[in-house]
Amino acid sequence: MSDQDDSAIDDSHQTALHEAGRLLFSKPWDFVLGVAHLDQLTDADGMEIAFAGRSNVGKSSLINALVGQKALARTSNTPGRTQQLNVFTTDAPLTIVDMPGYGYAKAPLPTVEAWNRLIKRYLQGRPNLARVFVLVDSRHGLKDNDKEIFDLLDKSAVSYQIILTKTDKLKPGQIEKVRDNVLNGLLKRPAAHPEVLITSSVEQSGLSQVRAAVAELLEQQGFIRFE
Ligand SMILES: Nc1nc2c(ncn2[C@@H]2O[C@H](COP(=O)(O)OP(=O)(O)O)[C@@H](O)[C@H]2O)c(=O)[nH]1
Ligand SMILES: [Mg+2]
Repeated sequence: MSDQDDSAIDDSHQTALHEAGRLLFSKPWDFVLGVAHLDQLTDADGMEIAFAGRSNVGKSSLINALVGQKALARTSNTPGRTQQLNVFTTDAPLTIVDMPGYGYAKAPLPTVEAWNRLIKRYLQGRPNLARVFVLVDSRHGLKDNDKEIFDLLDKSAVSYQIILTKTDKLKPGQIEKVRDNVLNGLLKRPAAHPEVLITSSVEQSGLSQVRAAVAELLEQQGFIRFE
């Protein structure tokens, strides 16, 4: 087969993934429950993905932008308010979990400890968890508590991928620098997916790439197939 044929197949596969991702996220998504204790969480039907990140990183905004629903995940200007795992489903073999934000400076120690316990147990006990998307504010880059969650994910052998948020706040040229810095920080991390996604919920950019990444995971897990 010629190189040209190969790249035509790659292109049509990419197009199929983007279309599958678009359809998946345009379904009516519902909030099912919020749990503060893991035993309240039932086993996921199909595949599960989770979104994690420091509080105020833009997690709720991104989830809302991905599904095109303004208030699915509550956005809030008050950091540290979401202290539970919030679970979203639709009529597809995919569950989305919004993890509680970390690194809120004013959070009391018992809250931080409860968070750590919940997250550790969640990450170690979810066989259907295909990937954790860790959101990083493109203006701030990687922080120590991002690295702590990477350590935990590496130790738990849970695949994770970085999504840069709020890139509308950066000047042209800065985004690539931040992305390369982040990629450098991931080099020796076995569970890190070596591709960084670049998004802005305000500009609605990069959303299609995130949706396609999720569709690709569903394909890898055998939940969707392309002819
Ligand atoms: N400029 C900009 N601001 C954003 C973006 N996404 C979220 N924000 C703002 O960042 C703040 C925190 O967002 P939120 O989604 O609640 O963050 P969460 O705590 O991670 O869920 C809010 O004031 C949002 O309006 C973005 O893409 N661009
Ligand atoms: Mg939130």
